[in-house]
Amino acid sequence: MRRTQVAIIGGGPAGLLLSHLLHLDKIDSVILERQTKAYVLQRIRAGVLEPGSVKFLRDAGLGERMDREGHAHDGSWIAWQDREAFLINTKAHCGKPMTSFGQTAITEELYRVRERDGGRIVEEAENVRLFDLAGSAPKVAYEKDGETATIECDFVAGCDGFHGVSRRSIPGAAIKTFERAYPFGWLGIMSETPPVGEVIYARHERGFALASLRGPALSRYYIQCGLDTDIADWPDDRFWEELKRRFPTDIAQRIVTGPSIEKSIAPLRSFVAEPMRYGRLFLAGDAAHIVPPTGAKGLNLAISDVFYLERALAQHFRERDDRYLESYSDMALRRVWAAERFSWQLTKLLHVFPEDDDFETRIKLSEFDHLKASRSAQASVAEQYAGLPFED
Ligand code: RFL
Ligand code: PHB
Repeated sequence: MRRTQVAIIGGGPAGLLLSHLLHLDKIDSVILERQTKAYVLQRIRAGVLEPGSVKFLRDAGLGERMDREGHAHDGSWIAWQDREAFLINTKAHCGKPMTSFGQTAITEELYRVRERDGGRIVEEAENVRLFDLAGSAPKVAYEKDGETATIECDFVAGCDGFHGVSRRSIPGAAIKTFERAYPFGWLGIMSETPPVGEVIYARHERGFALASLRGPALSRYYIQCGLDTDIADWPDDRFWEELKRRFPTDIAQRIVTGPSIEKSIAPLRSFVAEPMRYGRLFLAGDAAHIVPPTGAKGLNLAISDVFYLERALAQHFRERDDRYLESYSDMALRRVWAAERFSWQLTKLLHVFPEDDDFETRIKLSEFDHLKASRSAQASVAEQYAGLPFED
């Protein structure tokens, strides 16, 4: 049987970042990841980082590529059918820009530094099971190449995303979940074409659309779609045509089309599990909470969870003090709920719901007009978009 201080389930951004930070604090960890590294790196997900996430990643020695390839921008635009778009200027209201930098690049960087520093990552770890979480010596078992292995540890970090095993290992009576499923998803494409250059959220009677980017020659676009959408029904030409219809003409004219290099559908969901701890198991990132991608909070929350959790584990091992471990769930959840509320509000405003009647549509238009005209309303959205500071 092997031993480590922290067994980390899941090698996505949360698990990899936690392992890297623990290493900087001389704390040993092992990551168990169900997929291969190649699989993890081909998933295309988040694209926008809050200023606090950027600073934290920089402080953790992960800033070089981000500062070279990331695209700082003043905020995001809100566009509306037959109206002129406006900018939610995070830089003006909060003093700091937002940064476009893909989750894929962050994950590549995390793999690079973990491999450079001799980090232990078990790929294709199957059938991970967690034992004795309520006691002082938890264990983690898994299968690899047909053999069963067990790891003894001091703590388990559940960083295995929404569908992972960690949250499901908590007895039902010890956890409460909150959930909202939305009656639509996002159909997204990546294309090697010059982007419009800004992040633009658009509402149209045909549905929501989003223009984003990963680099000067790499564009990312999304459109709201039904949950029964079949990708096979969406060849590139149809996607581009639908996308352009949903943006005001001046923006649509700036969209450069080309072949897609990736196309996928993600359903939208809000979900929170409380508390984010059971005995010696601590949940972080999507394992504990999901936000709809409107507002770009998911990865940023995974990063702030890891900040709180790593600080707590370091305090435990270095100072034999568990105060941060005791307050981890409450602290993390304050940020989580703020992001849940923001993402839910923005999702409601910008998407077309099947139940939206004329009254609801007018109310949404009025909200857009108010947001566009009111400096204080914009300041409030900017503050939430930029994200709460990490708590001391
Ligand atoms: P991940 O990335 O899901 O990683 C979890 C890892 O755990 C592994 N795993 C297991 N390993 C071992 N045993 C098991 N039983 C396991 N079960 C699962 C998985 O293979 C995986 O490698 O969770 P993590 O690390 O918490 O990271 C969270 C982020 O990935 C997520 O919040 C964001 O991608 C959300 N998100 C966005 N967030 C932002 O902050 N800004 C954005 O602009 C943004 N855009 C998005 C998004 C998510 C999207 N999708 C597809 C859901 C756009 C989209 C379309
Ligand atoms: C992205 O670039 O993938 C992206 C940007 C903003 C969002 C969600 C996703 O709200």
